[in-house]
Amino acid sequence: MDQNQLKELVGKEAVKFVEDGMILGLGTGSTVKYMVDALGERVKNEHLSIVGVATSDRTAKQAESLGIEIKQLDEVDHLDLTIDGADEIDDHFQGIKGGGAAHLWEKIVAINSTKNIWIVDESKMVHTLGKFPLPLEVIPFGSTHVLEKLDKMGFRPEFRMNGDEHVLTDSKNYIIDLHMGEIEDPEKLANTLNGIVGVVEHGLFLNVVNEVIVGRQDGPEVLH
Ligand code: ABF
Repeated sequence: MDQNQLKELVGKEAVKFVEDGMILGLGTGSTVKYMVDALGERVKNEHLSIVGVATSDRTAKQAESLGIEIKQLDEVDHLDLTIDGADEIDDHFQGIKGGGAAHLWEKIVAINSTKNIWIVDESKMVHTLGKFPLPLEVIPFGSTHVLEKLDKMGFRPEFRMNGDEHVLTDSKNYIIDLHMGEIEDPEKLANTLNGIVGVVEHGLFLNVVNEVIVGRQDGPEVLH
């Protein structure tokens, strides 16, 4: 199976964890896209009563087009389960997310969820985080000065651009990616980044996920 087939495999597997009546956090990314398609099929065929809280405008649009009821996070009092993708997951179930420029809403939804499941193809599993550039969501005002500070700290920052334009998040903020190579102490780095004025949120997801469904050539592997 190629990477897209592995993504589809885990997207479909994750939907088996959905129960009628659940309030679900719906992640963002190409793997989650397969999950939302499969969820839409179940909702339609089994007449499931599901409410979805989306982590991006694009996920909301996809879900609604499939007949999944979407509510805002502030309209629900809890989330039973959130299913999302990830860019890297290490041996300790720590993750990097944000390749899809949605990690702020993803993290807010994740920390308000009773359970979090990540769905990934096997290429996302690593021993040490950092090969994937670490995304930061930053406020546009003063962001060049934030970039300079990060550069002086040795984090090799780059604005995420689309041609000459800044990539904008759904909150209309910028993304700066840190090319760390390897992150020896994710907790220490997270604390450092949390202290930089102008950084809204980083893409280190630490002690968040409960289960990971990994797409392997011999089938989906559920890791607890
Ligand atoms: C999302 O899942 C993002 O945080 C992350 O970038 C993405 C993984 O992307 P994909 O599933 O397209 O590989 O949660």
